[in-house]
Amino acid sequence: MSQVIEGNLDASGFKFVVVLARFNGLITDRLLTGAMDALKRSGAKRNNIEVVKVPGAWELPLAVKTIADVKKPDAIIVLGAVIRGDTPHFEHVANQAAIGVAQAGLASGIPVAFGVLTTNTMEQAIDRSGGKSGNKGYDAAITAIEMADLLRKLRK
Ligand code: INI
Repeated sequence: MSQVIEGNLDASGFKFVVVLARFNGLITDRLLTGAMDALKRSGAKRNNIEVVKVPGAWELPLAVKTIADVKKPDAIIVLGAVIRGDTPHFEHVANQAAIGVAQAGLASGIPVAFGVLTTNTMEQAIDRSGGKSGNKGYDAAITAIEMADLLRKLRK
């Protein structure tokens, strides 16, 4: 019989930091609502949740790196919304956010859940932040809880 190790969804024993990009705040506020809902429903204590805000998705990687180094939470939930415009700026911001957050997370050993939307339209972003396609902030927080528990088990 093989042993299966996986994380549970009990958040009560963990500290979380949510890092939120304010750009497209109509969307990122909805992602934050979803993430907080998931954390609270899963038993996270109010005092164990911190929210850190940065101007835009470009700024997320450095914030994640610094939070991981200084605050050392059990998991970090990254929220942002990059919505395509008429210029290549979108590509730079979306790529930097994805690659930089992944690098910062891996280097730290702390689970980082990626709840940054990259969409072609505002409508698609609304759909994914509490509209007909769910709430990616909620999903990212659930992933963060599971990974925090998994990492604790693997390190025992
Ligand atoms: N930041 C976002 O979070 N989403 C976007 O869609 C976006 N666009 O498209 O410009 C965006 N730009 C700002 C960027 O993240 C930085 O804050 C800015 O470049 C200053 O460093």
